[in-house]
Amino acid sequence: MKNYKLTILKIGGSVITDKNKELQVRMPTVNRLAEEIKKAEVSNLIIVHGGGSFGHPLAQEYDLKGGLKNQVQKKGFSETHHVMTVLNGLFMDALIWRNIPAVSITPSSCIMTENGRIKTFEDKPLKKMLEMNFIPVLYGDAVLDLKLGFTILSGDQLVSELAVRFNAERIIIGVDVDGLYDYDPKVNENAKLFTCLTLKELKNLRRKLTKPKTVDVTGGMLGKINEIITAAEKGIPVKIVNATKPNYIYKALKGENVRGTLIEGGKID
Ligand code: IP8
Repeated sequence: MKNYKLTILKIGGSVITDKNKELQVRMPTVNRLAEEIKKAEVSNLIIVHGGGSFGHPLAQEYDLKGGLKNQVQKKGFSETHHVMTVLNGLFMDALIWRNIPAVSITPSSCIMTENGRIKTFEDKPLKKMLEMNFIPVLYGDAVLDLKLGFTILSGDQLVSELAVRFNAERIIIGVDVDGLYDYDPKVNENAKLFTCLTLKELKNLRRKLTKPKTVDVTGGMLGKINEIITAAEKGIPVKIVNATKPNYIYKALKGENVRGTLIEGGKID
């Protein structure tokens, strides 16, 4: 098996939680994914997971993304961060009890944003963990913002940042559909899956997509594409696969052929 330099694996919140029911984790899926990660035996791996029905409903209720406007929101900040640590704990349980050397890193204690974009990142512990062959696990979080007071940092922005900062060889993103489509496959049954996209095609696709139907303060698939572009422009390929389907994440991690969308990294000419 090929030894990848560094892989960033994102597991979407819509995969590990039921987005229609607040604070509802899909534990059988979390356990299956942990099995697949274990079985794939990928060294040099960073995992990031999303917020799903843990982080997003509270972030929306307290209107956290746009920053601090009233004192009541501080309660929302604490609550949102807290439920994310709860979801992360459940994910960590599944990894650690399978003897995966995973260590949780809390984004809000090492990252600050400025107007919603990552500005400071105390990354030395993370680097050291990678050197020691630990698997750092991060997540979308409520974080402090130098201009806004606080905001919501999406797992997708984190993925791009980590991939570029640590010079990743590839990004794998697990979502609850088979990849990127020309239309939302949950609404339009004739939507066509793109199996391979250049950066230019990805940028064009962005114009067609609409905002998500479920509660998602960080923009759903559209938000994902915007973040992916940053990493793809640096030449890092991105594979999007359906993580709700057994063995898709396993195959993607192994570098095997699996249904999904491959976004080729590279500069636009
Ligand atoms: O689900 C957002 O992360 P995402 C996390 O990756 C929160 O967009 C706290 C809503």
